[in-house]
Amino acid sequence: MSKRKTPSSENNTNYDFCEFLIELANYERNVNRNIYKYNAYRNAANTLAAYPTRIKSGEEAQKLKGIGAKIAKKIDEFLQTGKLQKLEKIREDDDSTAINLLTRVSGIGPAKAKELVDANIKSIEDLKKNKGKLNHHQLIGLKYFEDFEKKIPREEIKRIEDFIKTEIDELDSEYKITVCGSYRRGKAESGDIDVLITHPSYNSKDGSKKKSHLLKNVVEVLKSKKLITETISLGDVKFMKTCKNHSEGCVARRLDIRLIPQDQYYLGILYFTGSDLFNKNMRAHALEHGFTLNEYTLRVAGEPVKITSEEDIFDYIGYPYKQPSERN
Ligand code: 8DG
Ligand code: CA
Ligand code: CA
Repeated sequence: MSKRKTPSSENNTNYDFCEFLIELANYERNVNRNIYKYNAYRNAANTLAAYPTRIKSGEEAQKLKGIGAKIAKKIDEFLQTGKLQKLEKIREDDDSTAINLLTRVSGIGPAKAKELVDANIKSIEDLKKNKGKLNHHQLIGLKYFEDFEKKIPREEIKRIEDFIKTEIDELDSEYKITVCGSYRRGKAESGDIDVLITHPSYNSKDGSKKKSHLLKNVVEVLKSKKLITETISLGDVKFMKTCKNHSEGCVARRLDIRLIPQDQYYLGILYFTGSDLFNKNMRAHALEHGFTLNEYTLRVAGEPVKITSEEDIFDYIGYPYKQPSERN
């Protein structure tokens, strides 16, 4: 999974508030491992990012959903002094800074980062001297640390999409392939490439044996064509590759390929298109109307509903259909 991201500065007049809220959110997740506070800060940031006018006081902000007295106070402090004491302290704390840095390595989560920092491993250089403490995924994350921090331009993803579709079609024209994530939402650049594939011979009721060969065959082809150069994990239908970026030479990119059973394909597409927050809101709406919605099923009264398109899902739960580009 890529690290959750900041609301962008495009059309956001409250961008500076969002920035400090996200920094606080990341601190809560990475250093304190407090997901509750992490979500609270993120929700506040998302609310402010969507708010059309510039916030002028904490009091004004507190009227909005997800912003309580504590965050309102921080907004006032920021408006008055241009900074936050709490953040200044966090930034001065070496261990917090180190934990935040290490969690930027793909495969290193907050708990692992803490463990490393406790062992006095606090920088990328330190990691390179302590490879024995890292697993396969983390080693790849370290090897490509700089590359993985670079965003992938839309045109590059488009080229990779065409390439993958052509190669897989040659392998077996019955595969269906959709590139989801921020790319499907129309973003100009993405953190990674999220590819969903399905095949008519694979249903959720089937065992996992069939699944593994359907995915393996795809990976083998993409490996032989040098698109995939390294694999993080195969068992977990999740791995990565590197590819050539023609303009900049060779940059490693993360590629998530997931094989989804045919009967769950549209639920998978909906989920992996996101955004994260859009999914959360849609799931909450589903729950309020007696449905359970996740990446695998839509159920009403415990019974799965048959889905044949993305629109079906919106229809069933009575949620207004949104184009992928409207799900940001
Ligand atoms: P990016 O890669 O450009 O940074 O953005 P993204 O494509 O939106 O994010 P992603 O991390 O690649 O995840 C793809 C989609 O998966 C995301 O848009 C929505 C869905 N998703 C959730 N929750 C989570 C989560 O906690 N982790 C991950 N990896 N994906 C999630 O709804
Ligand atoms: Ca993505
Ligand atoms: Ca991803």
